[in-house]
Amino acid sequence: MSMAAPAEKKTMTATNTFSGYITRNDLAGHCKNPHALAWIEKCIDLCKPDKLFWCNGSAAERQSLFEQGCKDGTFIKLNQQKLPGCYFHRSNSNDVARTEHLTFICTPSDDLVGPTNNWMSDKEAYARLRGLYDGCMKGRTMFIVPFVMGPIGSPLAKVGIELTDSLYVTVSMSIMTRMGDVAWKQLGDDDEFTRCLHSVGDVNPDRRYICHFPLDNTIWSFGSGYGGNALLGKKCLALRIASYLGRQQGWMAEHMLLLCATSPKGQKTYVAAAFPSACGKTNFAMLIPPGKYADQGWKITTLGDDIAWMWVDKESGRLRAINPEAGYFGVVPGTNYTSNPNAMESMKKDTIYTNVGLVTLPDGTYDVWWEGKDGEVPQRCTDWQGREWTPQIAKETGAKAAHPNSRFTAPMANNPVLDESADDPAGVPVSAIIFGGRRSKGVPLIYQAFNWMHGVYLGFTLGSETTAAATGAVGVVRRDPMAMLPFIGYNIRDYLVHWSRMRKGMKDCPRIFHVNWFRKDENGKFLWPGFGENMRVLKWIIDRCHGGAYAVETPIGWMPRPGDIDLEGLSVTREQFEKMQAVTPEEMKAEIIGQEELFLKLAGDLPKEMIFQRELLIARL
Ligand code: SAT
Ligand code: MN
Repeated sequence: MSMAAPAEKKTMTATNTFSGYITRNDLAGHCKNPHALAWIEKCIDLCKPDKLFWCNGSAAERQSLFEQGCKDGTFIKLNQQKLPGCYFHRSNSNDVARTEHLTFICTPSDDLVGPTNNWMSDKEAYARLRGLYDGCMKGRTMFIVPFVMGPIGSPLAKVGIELTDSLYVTVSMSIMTRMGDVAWKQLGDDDEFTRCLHSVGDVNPDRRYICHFPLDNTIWSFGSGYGGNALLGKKCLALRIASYLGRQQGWMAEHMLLLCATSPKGQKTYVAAAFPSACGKTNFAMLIPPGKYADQGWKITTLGDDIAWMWVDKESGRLRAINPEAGYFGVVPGTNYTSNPNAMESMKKDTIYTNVGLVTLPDGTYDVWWEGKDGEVPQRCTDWQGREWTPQIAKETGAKAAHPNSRFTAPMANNPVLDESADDPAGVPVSAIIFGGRRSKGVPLIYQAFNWMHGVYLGFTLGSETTAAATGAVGVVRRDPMAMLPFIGYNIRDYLVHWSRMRKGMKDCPRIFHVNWFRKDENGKFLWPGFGENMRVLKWIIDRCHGGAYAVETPIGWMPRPGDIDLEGLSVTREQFEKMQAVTPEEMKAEIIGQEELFLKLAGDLPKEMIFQRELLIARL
């Protein structure tokens, strides 16, 4: 795929500026793309909505939808002096997170989806869901939501159309994607768009299905209104469907943040990083360089906090990336002016708060609160389930005001450190890829892979300890290849081969690193201060990319010596740093044995490169 030139092959269809309710008879007048029109008609016949709402993506439309949502109970308006343009939403209490066990890849044969996905035959899935969709929008409105993933005009940008009966989903899509008329322009007369059909149904977990049909570029989601299950542009399209398309078309869709580090001399280095959930991806994407670095003139700017689409630029032979999203869907609890000031700034206006605590102010208007917010703990509030919450109740019952997975939905334009290239169709050149997990023992703070293939192995064997945020045992290492385990939309074998093959087109490939901010000492205390201080590690990574930092060869990869990472101004001694970096033969052995389960799970679906890398590692030890 060649770069820069925006796709000019498309025929422009008429610009649509209409927003609002339309009749079935009006539909053809609005929808000029014959493929989209035919598909929308079919979905209307199936779902039988009472009304149709045509979205154009304007600010006025979003405002009118918020107002409508305040009337029908979808939203509660927050105090507009404190939080202009901000609204509160409470989901059904059975519908607060992605449901991986109800998420399916639907194809004719299960070999296409491999051992890491739930498979359903496409025929069966269509039949089962058709039964659920039949008449599901009677008495409801079907919102017609066209959207683009990626900067408009980018060769990688993809169009989707979501038909949904959820006003919350419609407004959220207008924040998270480039939604509205722009999508029709990007699509032209093409048939190439993702067909996204969504209904909240009766929000019954027994009738909840998140089905992907990669061969048909189609997503059918039923029974959930939650983010990753219902905002179909995000995990469903931009990761599962896109990873499949990327393999066909020679590019990659990855669960990665994207940031730019600008040196005091103005040199820009773009970094992509994959961390499993609860490892601080959003915090790292919005990192604030600590005192000394800020004084010297270092700047970190954000391109994305969750997803990166990457391709090899033919001319330069370099890997380039865009963030397909236009907003942040971030975890709220624990976010404050210490942990992530830029996220706090991002959610000050035009933001939806979902499932946080709701505080009634003396004048009768509302504010939001969550565990870990700056300032005073309120005397009382309404919790995410609408029940009374007080510090006393919390003490007695452990009840949380905000659900641990409560979220803010904010436009990326709100981010004070949004990178100037965030909207650039040409994307940015990636110099470093970082993999990282939460590991209390045995994994160093930082090391560099010997080469691309070794880096693929580090990504493949990525592991992270479970936290209280997820169900199940805490502190168990869960393997999460490339942090993509729930998001690879096809056979992981082919996914790993695709990673290897991507190297071929590159003249100069990104350096690959592994980080662990979470190593602990024998008393259970974190060894590394983390947050902004991660800048010191990032600086070494950047210097390595530009040939400017020293490293020693060790059995597991290239490592900085204590003097190679700037520790000045930290309470970390050189001796402690050495401890953070050291891996004993016993620890290495435990790690290799710990990877065994992954290898066994994928036995028969493993590319030989991964087996060789493992053998080489053992040989080096
Ligand atoms: O709901 S999302 O998938 O968008 C967020 C998450 O669970 O990681
Ligand atoms: Mn994510």
